[in-house]
Amino acid sequence: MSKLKLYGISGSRAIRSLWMAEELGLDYEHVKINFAEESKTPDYLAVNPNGRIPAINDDGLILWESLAINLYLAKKEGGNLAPHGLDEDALATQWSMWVLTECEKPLLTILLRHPAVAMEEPNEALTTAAREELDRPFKVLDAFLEKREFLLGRFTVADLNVASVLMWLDMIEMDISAYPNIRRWLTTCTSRPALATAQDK
Ligand SMILES: N[C@@H](CCC(=O)N[C@@H](CS)C(=O)NCC(=O)O)C(=O)O
Repeated sequence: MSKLKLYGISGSRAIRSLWMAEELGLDYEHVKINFAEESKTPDYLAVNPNGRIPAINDDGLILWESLAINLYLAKKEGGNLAPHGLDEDALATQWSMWVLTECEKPLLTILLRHPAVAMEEPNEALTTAAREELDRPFKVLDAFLEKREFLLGRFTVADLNVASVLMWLDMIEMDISAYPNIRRWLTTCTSRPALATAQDK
């Protein structure tokens, strides 16, 4: 049995899976490749032919897609982070797909143009449209969290996956005071010590 390998630097979407690995207290090898040339070498393309980070190799099981990795690791380890039963499993999958399809693209549109990242030219029209696009999913999540502390009642992979995408909100300094339940929940999730440990990796 070989040690879990987790590929990708923390200043990337790999933070999502590093956060999960730290929450679970896993013993893993962190292979710190970046998202530029290092993720385009033949050796790494044999791990993730998409040339993107993160990816894992868990004793021969190669997986890519950050949130799929997290669902796998949580379910493999079991315990309270994992979904309990089919209903929770379905809901964890639902929220993970929801955040990727409803929220990630507009958030990325803003993030890439934010002065802190500046990977794309500023474009006010595009970023305003992206902010407006986020209103619909944010209203859904805010209403869902109105009477709940966490998505499945306790902190699970569902929260980690959604928060690991929405934590870009803090990088882009977006005012989310119109969604107070998201603000409260996101602060609770991102204050977890395991995230701070992952960010230091
Ligand atoms: N949907 C993928 C996206 C991974 C992704 O695009 N990662 C970026 C770094 S944040 C990357 O590797 N980019 C390299 C490239 O696009 O060539 C996931 O969530 O794992």
